Amino acid sequence: MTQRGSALNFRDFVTELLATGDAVDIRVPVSPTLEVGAVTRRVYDTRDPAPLFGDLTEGAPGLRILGAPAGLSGVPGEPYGRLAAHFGLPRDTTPRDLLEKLVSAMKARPVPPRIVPTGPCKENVLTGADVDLTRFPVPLLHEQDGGRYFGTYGFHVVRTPDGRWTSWSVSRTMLHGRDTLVGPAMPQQHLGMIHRMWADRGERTPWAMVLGAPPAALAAAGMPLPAEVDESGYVGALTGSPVDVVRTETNGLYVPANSEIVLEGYISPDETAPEGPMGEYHGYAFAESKPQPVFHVEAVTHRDRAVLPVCVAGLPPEENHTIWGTMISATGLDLLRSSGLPVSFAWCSYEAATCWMVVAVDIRRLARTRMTERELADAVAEVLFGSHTGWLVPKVLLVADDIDITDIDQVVWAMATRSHPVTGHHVYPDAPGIPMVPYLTEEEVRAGRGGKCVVSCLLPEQFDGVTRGVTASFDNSFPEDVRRHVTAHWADYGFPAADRRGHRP
Ligand SMILES: Cc1cc2nc3c(=O)[nH]c(=O)nc-3n(C[C@H](O)[C@H](O)[C@H](O)COP(=O)(O)O)c2cc1C
Ligand SMILES: [Mn+2]
Repeated sequence: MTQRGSALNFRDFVTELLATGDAVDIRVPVSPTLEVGAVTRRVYDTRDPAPLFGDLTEGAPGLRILGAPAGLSGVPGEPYGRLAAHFGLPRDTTPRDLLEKLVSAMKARPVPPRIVPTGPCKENVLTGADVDLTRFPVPLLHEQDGGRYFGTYGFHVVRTPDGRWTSWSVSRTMLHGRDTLVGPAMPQQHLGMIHRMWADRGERTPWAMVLGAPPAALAAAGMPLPAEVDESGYVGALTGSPVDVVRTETNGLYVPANSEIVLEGYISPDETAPEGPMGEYHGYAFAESKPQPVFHVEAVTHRDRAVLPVCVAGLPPEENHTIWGTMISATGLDLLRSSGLPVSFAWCSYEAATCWMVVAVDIRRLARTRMTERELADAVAEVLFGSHTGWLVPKVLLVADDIDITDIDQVVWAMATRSHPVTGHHVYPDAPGIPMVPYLTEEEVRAGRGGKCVVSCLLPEQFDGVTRGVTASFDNSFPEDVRRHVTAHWADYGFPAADRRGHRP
């Protein structure tokens, strides 16, 4: 029996979004050449419902695209609703509750996937000469892109040669030929690590790519869990039930049975082709393409009327910020808390394009440690920058936990008023980091190090556990009875009832 619900079944996820008014069923013909990308990009900005393109002007009839699968939602009170639906959580879930749920599943015993004989992804099976990726409405997402992108919201499945570790990971793939894709497999990422193991033996890497995967599995595949951890077991722990998987047609890997589209084949041990450029998570598109590994597709299986999910990367908020950023926040929070440092929360502000993580410090616990600012910054840098998670994040902001770090307005205010321009910036030129960060010098990119810092937004007295100034605000500057009176009489004063700041998550 097919697993149901928005966390483990992409089709149910789409149906649920449509039912809650957080997706629109677009019936007019739309072109996958730039129009899908333009509509989706605008939806991120306007917080309109996710576009489900049902009539595409290219590709075989019946195939569909869902744009902005984890864009922020404009449904009142539910800005994170589309994200929460990935985990089967209520649409009004807050970032705090979501992160606590993600962290507790990291502590739980993994629940391995369950092998089932067949599933929806096998409704159509194409092998040999029938494999033709151009049958799909593969979109050209931005004018500057070097090609059409098939995989912007799908994950790779690879297994180590000894069979002990299966990795699910999100990484983009560009259409290269009728049955080939090309895309990055960075050596620090698990896809690249496992690909190297096979290539070192002179063998092809058995590979599959899953699109329209169970949303919780996609999110876990975009999460920097440590090496040798199977993302599938984490999804089982997170959702409370094992993920149903089926054997591929050709290469002995297992893929979620509830997937819209599965591509299977191998990664060539040495063949590369130019890939990119593409608009990227930091918000820029650069002009160059780069040689990247070639993925050969030997079989395609898909659901009837398959839906290809699409992320149109660029300025926040898109899925690199809402999904990747949130999953990085969860692993970062767990690392910092587990290290014993006085950390109460961690959050990659979506607005910062996954280039910074804000860390909330419990100043009373901080005072008990007797740490100096330098010692705290060094300790945070050591815990984070040496980790798989911290490799991804170049900047860390330390903020006292009177600040709600999920509110960017409060973070900006803290940074401006509390960070000392001379002594507050602690730099780590030797720390390894993702080379895609736009401000890195060519030398830093080559070395794979540098451009990393911890910025302290902690006031001097906060190291003694106190804050001298009282925040002058509605919440802090008036007695409770006055606040209650003013709130209760709001409409009587002639103000509209709705909270005008309600538009901002
Ligand atoms: C929408 C989206 C797109 C992503 N694109 C890429 C990409 O193209 N290359 C990459 O290395 N990581 C990309 N990531 C981030 C990785 O999925 C993430 O770092 C993950 O931890 C990698 O898996 P691993 O930890 O098993 O290596 C993307 C994440 C998301 C959510
Ligand atoms: Mn992994």
